[in-house]
Amino acid sequence: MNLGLTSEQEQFRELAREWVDREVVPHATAWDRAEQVDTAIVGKLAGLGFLGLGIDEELGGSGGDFLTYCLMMEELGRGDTSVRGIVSVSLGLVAKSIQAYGTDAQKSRWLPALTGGETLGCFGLTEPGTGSDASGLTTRAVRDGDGWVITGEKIFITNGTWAGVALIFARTGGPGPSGITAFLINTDMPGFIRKEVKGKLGLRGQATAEIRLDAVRVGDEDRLGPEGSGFKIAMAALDKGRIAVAAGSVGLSRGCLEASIGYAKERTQFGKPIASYQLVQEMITDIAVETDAARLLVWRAADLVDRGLPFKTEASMAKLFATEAAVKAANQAIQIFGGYGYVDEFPVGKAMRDARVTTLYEGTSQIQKLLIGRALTGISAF
Ligand code: COS
Repeated sequence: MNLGLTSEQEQFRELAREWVDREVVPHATAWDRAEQVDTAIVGKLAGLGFLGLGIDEELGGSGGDFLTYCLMMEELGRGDTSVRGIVSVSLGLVAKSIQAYGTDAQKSRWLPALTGGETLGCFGLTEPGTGSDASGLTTRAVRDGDGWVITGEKIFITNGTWAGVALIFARTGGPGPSGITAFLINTDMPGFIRKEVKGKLGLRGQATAEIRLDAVRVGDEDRLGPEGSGFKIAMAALDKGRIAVAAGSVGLSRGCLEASIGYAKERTQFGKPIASYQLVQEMITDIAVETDAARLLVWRAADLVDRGLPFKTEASMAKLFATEAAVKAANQAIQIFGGYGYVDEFPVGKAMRDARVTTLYEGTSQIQKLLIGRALTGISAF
């Protein structure tokens, strides 16, 4: 594994860092309080090519390897987990699945709009009754003439109320993973009903929705991939998605580290900056070491992706470690900030609330442990 970045990757990282400092960081608290990021951010992200990273240029994308995508995720994650999530779902889970499995017609219908920021995508896997047990989903797609009629419910869907296209997983066959098929649904279709989930602990800037599909009619040309291949499409998207969540969590931890160092050097107690106390330095050091360790796990997984080698277990390791580290980092940052960490004038309280979801979505920490355990022992424990 080559630990160095190319000069293009360095330049990209610098560009992303400056942009996030200018366009995201100054607004993150206000967006959190308003429970909505300014939707103008979507056009700005597209203008920089951030919604097309990894998508072929002829389809409106900006190319680039997976490590570069992870650098973007880290920088966006440092700025605001809600903004990072908008990109990782629309681009990472939806646009990239269309690029990988779509017909030419599906690619030309959706990819330029997604990469150009004219619309967003959402990923409809989770249902009220099935989270970790994703292959038990009950949304049904029934053949009707030359198309399909889809009925069911989805929940906790990032971008759900903003998306123009929904990648929906529905049961077309018998029970279990082989009975699931993926569909690309225009969210303007009659029967596609969505409602924003309010009152979230964190991720407040992001539009998270519950979706009801009330006999939504789609054509067979809206099916993504062969019948029965939906579960594999979902899992393959999540394999890479988990690396992206890990990279975003590294950014969140780094934000906590930078804020903690700055605050500890300014804040005086007992006549000295609190940074001069050993117990405070210990907390700062713990955050720094875990942030760097998490980044190395992310880069290892990304490097495997870029070299076309198997990477699923390494993706789970990166996701498990980086997200748990982000929760710890935010918690320690609050400890360093003391009472000021508990109010939202300072960024670390929000970091704690935002970090908390990362060990839940795109596969809980427990699911990652079971996947790693299965890969190591050859025995499935779920
Ligand atoms: N890539 C491609 N195919 C995959 C795959 C992957 N990463 N993981 C599994 N598959 C395939 C398997 O090869 C198997 O196919 P065959 O029967 O042809 O061999 C099929 O899918 C079923 O696999 P498996 O037996 O592992 O499925 P399970 O139902 O046991 O589920 C877990 C596995 C629990 C790991 C899966 O449901 C999961 O990841 N759950 C978490 C869901 C999640 O992350 N939700 C978040 C949603 S987005 S916020």
